Amino acid sequence: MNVKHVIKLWILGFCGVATLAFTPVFEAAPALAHGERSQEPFLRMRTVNWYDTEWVGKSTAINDVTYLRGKFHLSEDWPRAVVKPHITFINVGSPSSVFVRLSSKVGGVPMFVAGPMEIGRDYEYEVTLKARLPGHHHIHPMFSVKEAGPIAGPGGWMDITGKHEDFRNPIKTLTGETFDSETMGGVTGVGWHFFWIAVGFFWVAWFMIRPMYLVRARVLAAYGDEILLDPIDRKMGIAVLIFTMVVVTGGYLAAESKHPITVPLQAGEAKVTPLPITPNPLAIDVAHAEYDVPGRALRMTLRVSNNGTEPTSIGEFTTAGIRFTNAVGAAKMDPNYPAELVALDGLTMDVNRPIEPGETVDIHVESKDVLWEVQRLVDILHDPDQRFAGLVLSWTESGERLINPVWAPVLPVFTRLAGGA
Ligand SMILES: [Cu+2]
Repeated sequence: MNVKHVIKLWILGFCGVATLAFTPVFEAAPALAHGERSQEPFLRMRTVNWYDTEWVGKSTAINDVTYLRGKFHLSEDWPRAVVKPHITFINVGSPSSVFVRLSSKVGGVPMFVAGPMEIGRDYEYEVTLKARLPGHHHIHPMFSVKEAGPIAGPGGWMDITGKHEDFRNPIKTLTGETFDSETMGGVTGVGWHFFWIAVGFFWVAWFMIRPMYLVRARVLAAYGDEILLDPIDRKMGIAVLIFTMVVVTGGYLAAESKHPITVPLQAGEAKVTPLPITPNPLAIDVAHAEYDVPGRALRMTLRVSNNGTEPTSIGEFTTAGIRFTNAVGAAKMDPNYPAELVALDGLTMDVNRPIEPGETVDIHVESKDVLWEVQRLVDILHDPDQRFAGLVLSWTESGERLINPVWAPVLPVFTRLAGGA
């Protein structure tokens, strides 16, 4: 008896320690980056081609509302290895919940549920954010695809000033009540967790000591399970079953009487419309593409036909949120775009004049910068599917922007070719 008593005390102590061990540990250190560069380059280059990303409000006070908005093109070169965007969602990649996402809209449609998007089309999104945790935060638009996971877009810094203690998120329900979503139901939620953890520990502990695992295993192996169950165990099992059902039913009825009017969680499908297809008089085909490993440059031979009426100049090549520009593109660059994602003068061409109407010309375009290495995009060369995709941006003489998606296999080159730029 005495030994059994000691074992019981030991078990109780063990349960106590285990409870402490499972207590959530709150991490207070701010995260500086969150591994966006480790996402495979084929995912970043060949799924979502982001453009016009805007981190509105570089600095926002606690409780104030700001926006993350932009556009994206779903690449025609969507990798075979990635699930097609049949169920998608626009989210925000941030170091913990520094903002509260009040809404995500794609083409003006609220995305409170996910929905399909079409490969080859462009979409416009806007995420409304309410500042919650002060600090200097790296914020990314994020495209989530069911069964493929989240695909991070370019990251920009957004500051939040003030004190977290001042944060309030009042919500008015359809029945006219107002509550703060920061604190609403918090005690009830945590309370239920601890209640069921305690019941679980009791259940495990009960069978742990009647008898202990090792003894039990040997008895089970030698004589089967019937001998291990004494009538008290059966009674305890029935008692716990009844107790659980009473608690669940009571909890449900209590919640139902407190909040009689509820709306079920929405589980339909958002129907979003892509941006209209605008006629693009410029046709661009990639005739050849290679990546110069020592030179850190992607070289493309583009066959460009201008079927329009205005001379048109290529100004930018963008992929994975990284932008390579020449003088034409640099002049159109949004000054708020994160400088660490821009290779100004990173785009060079052997034809540096506008392409005239009716003209078809082969242009050797080189996008060269250490960003290929820094952003780990060069890793495409280690893929069994060595391909790239991105957008070529050009401007007509009257200032209209034309966007051409491009994609092609990439040949790695380890030596500089004679005459290469
Ligand atoms: Cu980041």
